[in-house]
Amino acid sequence: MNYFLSEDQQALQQLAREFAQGSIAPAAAEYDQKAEFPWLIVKEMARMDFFRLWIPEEYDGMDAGIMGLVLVTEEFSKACGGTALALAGSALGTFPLLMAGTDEQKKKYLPVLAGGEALAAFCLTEPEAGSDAAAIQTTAKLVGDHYILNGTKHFITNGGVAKYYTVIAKTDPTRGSRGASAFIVEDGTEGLVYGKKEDKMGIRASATCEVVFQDCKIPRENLLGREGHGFIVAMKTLDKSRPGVAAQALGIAQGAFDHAIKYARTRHQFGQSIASFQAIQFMLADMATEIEAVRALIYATSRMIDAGEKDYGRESAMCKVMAADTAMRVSTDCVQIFGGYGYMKDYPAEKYMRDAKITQIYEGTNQIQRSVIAHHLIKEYAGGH
Ligand code: COS
Repeated sequence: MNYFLSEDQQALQQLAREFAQGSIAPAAAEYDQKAEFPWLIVKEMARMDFFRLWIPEEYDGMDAGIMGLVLVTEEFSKACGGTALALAGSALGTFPLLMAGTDEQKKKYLPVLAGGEALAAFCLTEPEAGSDAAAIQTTAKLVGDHYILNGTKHFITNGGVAKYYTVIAKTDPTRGSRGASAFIVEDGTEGLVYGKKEDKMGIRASATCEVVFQDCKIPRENLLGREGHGFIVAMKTLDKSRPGVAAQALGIAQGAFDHAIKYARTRHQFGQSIASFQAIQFMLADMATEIEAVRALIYATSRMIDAGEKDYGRESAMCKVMAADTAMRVSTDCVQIFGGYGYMKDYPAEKYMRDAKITQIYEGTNQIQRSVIAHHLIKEYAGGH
C-alpha cells in the first residue's frame, strides 16, 4: 500500500531496510542462541545516526518523530525483534526526559543519547507492580540536596547496558499515584546495582535485568519534572512509546510472513508447490491483510502524534493491541506453513513466534491496553458523543 511517505521518510526506510537485511538478519540466530547483547550492531546503528531519530534538532537529533522511529523499528524487527529493541528501548528511556526535563537537563543528556554513545532505559516495573503501575514501592527520599533511592526494578530493557536510567519512584508513599516522581540516574552511581539477568523465551538479543537501588544517592537536580508528577510522566511515556512496540510487532509479523510465502512457493508436496493449495493461500491472504491493517493504523497514529495531537492514549493502545495480536497470529501461522521444519531452530520461523509473544505482554499487557481503550471510549461517550 502506498502511504505517501515523504522523500526523507522513504530514504530513512530504505537505509534501515538495507542495514537490517545486511547487518542485523545474518547475525540474528547467533545472538538469539547466545542471548548476547549485539554491541557491534548497536555501535554501527549509532554510527549511522539511528539514535538521533526521536530527538529534536536543537539537541543534535534528527527530529524524525514517532513516524521515523516506527519506520526504522519495523525494518529492524523484520530482521530481529531483539536487536531492534536496543533502539526502541533507548527511545522509551529517553521519553520521560524529553517530556518532563528542563532545557538544562536536555542539553546535558540528549546530545550524548542522540550520538548513541549512551543508551537509555526506563525503570517503572517492579516485582510487585506490573499492570498495577501505581503500586510501585521504590522510594526516593529528599535529604538535603540529594534524593536517596531504595527499591528494585525488574524486567528492565537495556538494563545493565544503558548509561542513563529514567526511574519512577515514590517521593510520598502515602499519596498513591500522586506520590510518584521521575528521576534520571546514571550508570556508575554508587548504590545502583544490576541484579539478575533474565533468560528469556524470545527477544534474547535484548538485555533484560533487574536494576536495584541500595541507598542510591543522586543530586536533587536529577528530578524530572515536579515531585508528584511521576505517574503522569510514566503514563505519557507509555502513550508515546506504544506505537514503537506496535512497530516492533508489525516488523516481526512482516518478517514471518516474508519467510512463510517464500517457503510456501518452494516447498513441494503432492507434486506441486504448497502455495498452490487453497488452505495455504487463505492463510497467506489473512496474514497479509491483517499486517496491512496494522501498518495503516500505526502510521496514521504516528502521523497524528507528530502533527501535535495532545491526546493519543487510545490510538496508541489500539496500535499495540492490534499489532501484538497480529504478530502472534501471523508468526504462529508461519510456523504452521513451515510444518515440522517450522518447529526446528534450523529455520527462522520459530524465533518469530517466540519474539512475538512478548509484544502482547510488555509496555502494558494487551488486557491493560483494552482497559485503557475502554476507559477512553466510556469517558468520550459520557461527554455526549
Ligand atoms: N496520561 C495522563 N494522565 C494519565 C494517564 C495518561 N495516559 N493515565 C492516567 N493518568 C492520570 C489519571 O488522570 C489520574 O490522575 P488524577 O490522580 O489527577 O485523577 C492518575 O493518572 C491515575 O490514573 P488511574 O486512576 O487511571 O490509574 P490506575 O492506577 O487505575 O492505573 C493503568 C491505570 C492500568 C492504565 C496503569 O496502571 C497502566 O498503564 N498500567 C500498565 C503499566 C504498564 O504499561 N507497565 C509496563 C511497563 S513496561 S515499560
